[in-house]
Amino acid sequence: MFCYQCQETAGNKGCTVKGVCGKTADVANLQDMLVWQTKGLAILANKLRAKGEQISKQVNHMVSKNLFITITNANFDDEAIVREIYKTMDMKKELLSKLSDEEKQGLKDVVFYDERDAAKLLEKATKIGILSIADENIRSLKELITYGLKGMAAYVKHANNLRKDDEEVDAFIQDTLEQLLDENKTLDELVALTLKTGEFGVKGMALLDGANTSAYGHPEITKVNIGVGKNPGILISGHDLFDMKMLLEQTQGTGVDVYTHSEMLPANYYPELKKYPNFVGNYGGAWYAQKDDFENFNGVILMTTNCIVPPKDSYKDRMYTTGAAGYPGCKHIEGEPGEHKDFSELIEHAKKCPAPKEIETGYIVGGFAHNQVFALADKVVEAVKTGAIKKFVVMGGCDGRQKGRSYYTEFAEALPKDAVILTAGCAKYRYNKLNLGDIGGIPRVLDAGQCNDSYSLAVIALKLKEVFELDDINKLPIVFNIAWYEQKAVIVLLALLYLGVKNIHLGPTLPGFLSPAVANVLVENFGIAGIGTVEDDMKLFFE
Ligand code: FSO
Ligand code: SF4
Repeated sequence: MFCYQCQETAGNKGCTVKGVCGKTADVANLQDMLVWQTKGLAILANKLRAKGEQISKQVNHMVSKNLFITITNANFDDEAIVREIYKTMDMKKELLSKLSDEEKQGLKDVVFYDERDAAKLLEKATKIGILSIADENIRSLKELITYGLKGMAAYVKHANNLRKDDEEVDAFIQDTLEQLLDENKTLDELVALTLKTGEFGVKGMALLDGANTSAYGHPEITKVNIGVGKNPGILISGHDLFDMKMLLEQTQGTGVDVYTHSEMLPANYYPELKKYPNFVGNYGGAWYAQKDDFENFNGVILMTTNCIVPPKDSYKDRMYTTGAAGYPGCKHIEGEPGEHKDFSELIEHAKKCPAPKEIETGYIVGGFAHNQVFALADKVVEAVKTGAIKKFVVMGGCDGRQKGRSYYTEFAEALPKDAVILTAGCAKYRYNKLNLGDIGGIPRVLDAGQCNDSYSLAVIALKLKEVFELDDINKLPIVFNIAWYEQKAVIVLLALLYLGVKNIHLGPTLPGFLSPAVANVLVENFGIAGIGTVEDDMKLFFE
């Protein structure tokens, strides 16, 4: 195996024996195979599109789901991944049958590859992975684009679950997957494709924003309880609001409460979700804290997406997965995009569990997505004009296990009192319980929501640019100090680059998949930089 797609990759170079995330070599290789087969499917879909044929939603959804499955910490289940590979091979056959023999001429091997023997499949999987691209700079850019596509696909899939599709985005993903197989691509072409990926990242996030808000209303300022009730509960994690809604509906009147964990926290901000009386609040911290949080929770856990940490035996039998998520030995709740899912087994299971152990009390405040911030726009603009707010600091992105991430807590604490943090994603768990206060009623931590709600932060920045009549987003009093972990953060980064944001600081380490030359391109053209010490960075940003 070779995998360097996330921030915790071994030695910041690559996992080669087993993933730091817990992924086995077989799972890593099968994920490479799934991506490769998805490229084969994409080639066929592109060919049919070019002939003017409509590509079915089933194909588009399969491409997104396959990519999503390969995101860090989403799916550790080798058998489930093999099933998806076979489904993809079946789908390729179906599309191939629509082409004449002449049209099949010259198509790449990946289109025809079909192997149902598991051992042979695994053997082949070791040959088509990342290291099969010899040139380290080409490999670096192709992987940067691949990770952007994976992040985009995850967001698109959530939108698909809410019955929202954007054929243009699906076509882009599939066309780009095919381009990634092109051995003649130059570095310049790949840099251009990277920015194009960012452009479609914005579209993908906008699609999900529209899907979430049209289904559940606009996030609004909300005080989220972080204590516990007396009933047994289900703890739901991940990003899928459609799963959340179904779970809330099905738990009504059952005596089972619902709590969010990690990236599901922003579900508390949506009017159509927070209205349920048994939706108690949020339990625990960021994804990597799940070993303690899930044990303490006592009840049933539902993982709707990443980030899964290999579960302890003490709660493994209470952990369920659904959608793109999977873990061997954990029950998987089936359901195609937009389909009703039956959570009755979880509810019955939860009824037999003790209530959650109280690990903290109080509340956290969030719900500052674009609509809510626009409602406060006069106040915010006034605060900027009077100098009460001198700077916005975008500290969105991810949290993670690395010790060095304490930097973000210390950085938030050290910020001048006239600075406001804009955030989205699970990075906020490093400072969202610090009580950083407010500026004239505007909280100093404005949480827009999940990592995909970074879209909101971009919309807010563009609005401020308009209000202050600036010709360049970089003239705003905003600095970007972003933390990353997995591939959704990659598409957020590419989206910001596409929007013209310069001088983004990225930590706790720069991606291991950036070759020195590619890192240099990002430094020279976009001013991308790493992080320093809190003291040095305070001087850099505020003096
Ligand atoms: Fe991932 Fe980052 Fe959204 Fe977190 S991008 S790690 S769980 O912020 O959230 O999926
Ligand atoms: Fe390693 Fe990250 Fe890949 Fe897991 S996802 S194998 S930790 S690089």
